[in-house]
Amino acid sequence: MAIEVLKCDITQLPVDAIVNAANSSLMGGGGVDGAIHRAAGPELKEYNRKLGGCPTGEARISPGFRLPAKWIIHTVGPVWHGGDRGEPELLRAAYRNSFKLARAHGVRSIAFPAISTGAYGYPKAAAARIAIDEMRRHEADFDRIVACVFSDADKALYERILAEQDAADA
Ligand code: AR6
Repeated sequence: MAIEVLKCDITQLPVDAIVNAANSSLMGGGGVDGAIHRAAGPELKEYNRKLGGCPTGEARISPGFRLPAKWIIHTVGPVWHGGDRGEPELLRAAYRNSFKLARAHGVRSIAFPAISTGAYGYPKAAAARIAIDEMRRHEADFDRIVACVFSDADKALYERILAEQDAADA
């Protein structure tokens, strides 16, 4: 299986689970989180209220409600403070805990946005390396892993890093 890089709105993807780059409240926000809450409908906020929040690096799951996706995995990436406050480990944990929850719910296809690289300010290339590395580590457990990007620049970045890793592995 190959990791797919798709430039699209993650809310439209017909996969078993999409991952949301949420904040610790799980009550919605801007960016991809706002788009997911709008597309899933108000039932999502009602449901998430009962989840009681999510610490940075962890993940929680909800139904997809009005989305094509069956599940939404809400994870909280780190806010970038310069890199010496555990940001790389926390970003890695966000991906890893999302994969773990996906497996526990029988998810075979999953799509991730570029967690932490918008409002939370994580440098894009460093974040993409961690994202792709974690996707590679979980490739064998899924039928489909989508890296859902939102700009041509991010698409080119992900494709470059995938190609670099392929070259390093060869
Ligand atoms: N589909 C796919 N990717 C998207 C979409 C979309 N519909 N919309 C935005 N992106 P961000 P963060 C990309 O800021 O940095 C929220 O307010 C976007 O271009 O959504 O983890 C939360 O509530 C960027 O590449 O998430 C938190 O408070 C990526 O998604 C905070 O922002 C992540 O950008 C989380 O910040």
